[in-house]
Amino acid sequence: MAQYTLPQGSKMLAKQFTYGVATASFQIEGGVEHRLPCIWDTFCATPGKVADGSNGDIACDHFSLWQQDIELIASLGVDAYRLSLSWPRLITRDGELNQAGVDFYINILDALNARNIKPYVTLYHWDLPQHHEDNGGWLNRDTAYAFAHYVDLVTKAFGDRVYSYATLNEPFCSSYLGYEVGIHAPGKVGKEYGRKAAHHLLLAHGLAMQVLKRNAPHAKNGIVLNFTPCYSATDKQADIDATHFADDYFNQWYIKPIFDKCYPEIINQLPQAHQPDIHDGDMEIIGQNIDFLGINFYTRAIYRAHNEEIFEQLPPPAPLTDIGWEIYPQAFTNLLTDLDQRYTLPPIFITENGAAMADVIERGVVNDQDRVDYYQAHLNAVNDAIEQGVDIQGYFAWSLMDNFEWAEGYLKRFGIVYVDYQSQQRTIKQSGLAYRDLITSRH
Ligand code: IFM
Repeated sequence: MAQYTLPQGSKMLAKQFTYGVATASFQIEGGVEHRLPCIWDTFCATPGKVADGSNGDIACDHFSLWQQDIELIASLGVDAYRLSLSWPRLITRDGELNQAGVDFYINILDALNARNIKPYVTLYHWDLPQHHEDNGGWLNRDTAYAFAHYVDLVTKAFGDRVYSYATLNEPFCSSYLGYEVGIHAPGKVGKEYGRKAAHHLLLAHGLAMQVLKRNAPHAKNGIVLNFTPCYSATDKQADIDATHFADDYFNQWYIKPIFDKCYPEIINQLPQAHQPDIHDGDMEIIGQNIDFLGINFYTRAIYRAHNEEIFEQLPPPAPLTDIGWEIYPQAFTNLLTDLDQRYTLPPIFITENGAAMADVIERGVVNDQDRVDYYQAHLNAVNDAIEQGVDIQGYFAWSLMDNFEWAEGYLKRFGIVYVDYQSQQRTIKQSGLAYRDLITSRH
């Protein structure tokens, strides 16, 4: 029987440490006919964009099965459930509330609260309503204001049901993957787009924080950022410099505006046409106080200098997960201590961590020892950071269950619960049982 161990006396073994599981609307809900189209519907419908040609029309059919899914979550003994709201389910084409969508989430929030499971709600996890994309999406400053309007309506409708709001999940992915390299929706490609989209996303975060402070002053409000720490391939100065540039471009770009109210210095090295349109007052809006910082970590990346492109990422060395990401837990500890030194941070929550593995289900059992090992190593890495003084108050496994893994479709499984997409049957994997045992063993 797999189990996770942490050193005796670890803060992660205390009841005050929050454990949860995480999902996102487009990845699990389905129920496509009950909402507006979003950019991921369009992207999925474009041949060649998603590895298995699939889409989010049904996904895990959480839209129909949410009650049993909440029982499943409760059975894991978690303190918290991190879900995201589907903007296109909550808002009509005219920018008004869609009451059916509101009711869907209110039922979920009430069911969670009734079971003492704290709802950690992400307001935007990539499913931008298509009509906003038709007006330029995150390249259009107006989208930031449309987001704040949506946040205003839903937070008023939800009252005090939500324990914590995160404005955005991983603006790096929305901007860089979606608008610079085009491997995520809406699939735009161009170096002139990524930084502009990022700025409007960060502005949306800041505007939404103003709304949250007004409408949900008792909730813990913040943002979720992902980090892929950058390591130099050699100790040659050119490689080290290139790696710093990559780190500023991929990681610090999204956190520095929030805590230092400015972009990294490399902004001055970018051609004018690649720079964001920053209006007076934007950085003040972006850099408001937040109650918590959500950090998502999966892997690291290795770089060396490149003549034309400044930096070049090298193929990751083994061991790899099923999605091809290196397993390197030391980078997790280093990331957390490094961010803690660089910035004056509020409490940190690890809002995502986990692994895609090539699971097999045999006689109703998924013996995912590889994922158990990944979690064990990464829980230790978080514990090491805590021991070094970093204020980390919670940890969410990504993901509650296997789901639609974006450009990989249903081919990559991140769940601690296995989903049979034909029957929609859920089976807790060994990694999930071990997680439950860790959580319920606390005192
Ligand atoms: O599935 C995603 C999630 O939506 C955002 N963070 C990374 C996960 C794994 O790729």
